[in-house]
Amino acid sequence: MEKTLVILKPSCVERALIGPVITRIQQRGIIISGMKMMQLDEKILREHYSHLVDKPFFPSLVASMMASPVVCMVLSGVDVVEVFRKMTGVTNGRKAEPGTLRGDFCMSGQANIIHASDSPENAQIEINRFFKPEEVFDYTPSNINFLYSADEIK
Ligand code: IDP
Ligand code: MG
Repeated sequence: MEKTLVILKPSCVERALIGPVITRIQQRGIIISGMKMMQLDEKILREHYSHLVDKPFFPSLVASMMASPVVCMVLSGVDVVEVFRKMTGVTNGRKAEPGTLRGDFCMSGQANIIHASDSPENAQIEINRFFKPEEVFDYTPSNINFLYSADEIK
């Protein structure tokens, strides 16, 4: 089953929004396959945000991502990368649609509570960056036949 890498950022952790975000993930029927708290450092953030290192806001982005521990998650589901990016909403929380996580829970373009992988290829790279293989659990939840029809997961 497809997997995506999600980070609940310091703006989520410090605002006590871990619970509400996880509730929305579970309400949607997305499977949590890995979850842990981490203190990120500059090295991993330079890799993770390598597409942004030349931006003027990069130092402030790195500082914001190190401001507290984060919660890293591996989520599983059919087409979960696309589904979860839609649930996340656009980058700037002020422009994110109501009903999305950013659109419901934040007002910032930087402190936007959540990271979500943007393609299946990047998801695999990002999962390997933040998780050891033994920290990702490929179990089948007992309610799987109520989450999907058989032909969707064959
Ligand atoms: P994404 O998180 O929606 O995929 P990216 O463009 O990959 O957006 O940017 C990564 C993160 O960098 C954003 O989530 C946000 O925290 C921060 N960021 C992006 N653009 C800006 C900006 O213009 N100002 C400040 N921070 C930004
Ligand atoms: Mg991105």
